[in-house]
Amino acid sequence: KVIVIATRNQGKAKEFAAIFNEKGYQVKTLLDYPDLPEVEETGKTFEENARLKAETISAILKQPVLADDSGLIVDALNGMPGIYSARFAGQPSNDASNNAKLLHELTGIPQEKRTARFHCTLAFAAPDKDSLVVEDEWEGFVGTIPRGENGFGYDPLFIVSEEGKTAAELSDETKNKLSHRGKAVAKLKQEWEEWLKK
Ligand code: ITT
Repeated sequence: KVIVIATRNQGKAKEFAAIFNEKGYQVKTLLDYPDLPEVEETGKTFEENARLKAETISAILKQPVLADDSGLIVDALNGMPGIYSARFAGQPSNDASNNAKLLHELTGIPQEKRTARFHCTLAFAAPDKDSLVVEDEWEGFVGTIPRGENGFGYDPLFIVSEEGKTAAELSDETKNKLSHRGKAVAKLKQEWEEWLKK
């Protein structure tokens, strides 16, 4: 059993693989289909972008495709970087430049005002079906020094209140249990087999 995920982000891909392998699925990503076009994220919401990625690739491959649109919502920055999380530091940007920009934007802001949440919207698209869409969030706050080597993206700066650690200091297993993505996938699992049969 194979599940195609419309992502080129290896951090996401690794998390999806851990979650789905356990259920007996093999994960393929866009890195396994080098000839597919880049899908431009022109949507104004996580849902629009998740649908764009899943529905475009599903229509081309003529098979079910899952996509993830996610990001970090920071209260003190009026919700930024949000849907722009992957390109916060401009284009091109990478995890290091995005994290540096986030720290810079929050200079002088005290800890109690650094509240933030990761958001994840998953869209599952299949030929001739309305997409299945689920979402979830993960509350925390933005630290002042990057800590930890695991995960990807903003994980070294995202402090998980209940653990007193950054997301990059959690084991993969713990992160997948608590995270926006892990919880969204748990919701998806309750619904997708039924939905695929319809
Ligand atoms: P694809 O569109 O190819 O899937 P992307 O990285 O462009 O890859 P998004 O547009 O959804 O994906 O951007 C999500 C960004 O939000 C990602 O690049 C990270 O910077 C951040 N992000 C999302 N989930 C995260 C997580 O679990 N830990 C840390 N950062 C995360």
